[in-house]
Amino acid sequence: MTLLVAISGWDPQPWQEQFAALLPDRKIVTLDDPFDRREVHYAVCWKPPAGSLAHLPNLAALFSLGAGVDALLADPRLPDVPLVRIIDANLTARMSEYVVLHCLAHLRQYRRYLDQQQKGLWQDDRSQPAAHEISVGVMGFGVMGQDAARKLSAIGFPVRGWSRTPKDFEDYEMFSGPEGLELFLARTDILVSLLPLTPDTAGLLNHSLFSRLKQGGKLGGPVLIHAGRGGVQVEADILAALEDDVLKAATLDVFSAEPLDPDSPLWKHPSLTLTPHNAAISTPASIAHNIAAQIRSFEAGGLLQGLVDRSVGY
Ligand code: NDP
Ligand code: OXD
Repeated sequence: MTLLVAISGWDPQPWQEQFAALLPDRKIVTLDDPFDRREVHYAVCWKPPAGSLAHLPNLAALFSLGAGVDALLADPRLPDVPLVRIIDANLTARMSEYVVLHCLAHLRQYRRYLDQQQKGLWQDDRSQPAAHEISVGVMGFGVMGQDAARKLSAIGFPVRGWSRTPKDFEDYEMFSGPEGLELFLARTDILVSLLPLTPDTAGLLNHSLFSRLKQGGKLGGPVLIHAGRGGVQVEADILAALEDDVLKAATLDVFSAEPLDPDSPLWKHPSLTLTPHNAAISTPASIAHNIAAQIRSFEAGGLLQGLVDRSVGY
């Protein structure tokens, strides 16, 4: 029985080593190794080349090494077997660190004081609002959105959430679907997007949406923090919204084309903070462990956790 490590853009070797240690009774191969396609029962994937997973006649399940499966679902030759996305405590905790860090950086005007330090300027206009005065709206209230919400709430931010299907939480005001979007936006000072890229979310973070965010809040304008997927945002609209004061500032971890073009105007914009798609990184140690346990449980008749619903794209 073979497990295929089908990865591009990351080094497959640490993954191959981890799976070999955790599943010593299987053959673990990468796309570069010679292997018998009929022997492959499982594939673990991150952006595999299109078509590379076709013709695996005995494939039982596919595991994504990331939480987002948009790149996999874009392959028209993806085999029609159960597709499992990763749900991992470490990955989730790393995303919450990122969200909390950047909400606090905007709240406490981190870039302004860094700039003042570089200029040797001692200047304080007493304009620091407190967390309880700034409402954070989390778009995408799934595994990561809910964990980030808990941690933001603990700091004192009032948190609101927006999801596709209706949800009820005692601690957060919740909104769902297109019908819930207007009120959600109108009550949001800091918009955090942790949405997956699907046909419904592509291009959603655009100028029209930004213009419906709460105006006149204590940050001096709405702020965007986006760590979902680049295809959800319209980058020209982010720049335009910053230029005409529809947005005050933004933090972006994901981009429509990655790596970001060295000539992109996003790099040098003074109101933008950019990171290289590393808000939460999949590490072989914890994720391979998680997938190996799922394979063992599946083979013992258990249910797979984190099954993707292909009809909605996540
Ligand atoms: P989940 O599937 O647990 O959550 C997705 C959330 O988005 C759900 O609340 C879902 O609603 C909501 N959603 C989906 N479509 C819509 C829609 N059309 N309208 C409103 N809400 C919608 O995913 P995770 O929280 O685990 O991960 C979220 C995303 O984060 C991943 O898909 C990936 O793209 C990104 N990511 C980025 C990383 C990075 O380093 N930048 C690292 C890891 C993940 P509902 O609850 O109703 O289903
Ligand atoms: C993911 C990612 O989807 O790292 O897990 O972007």
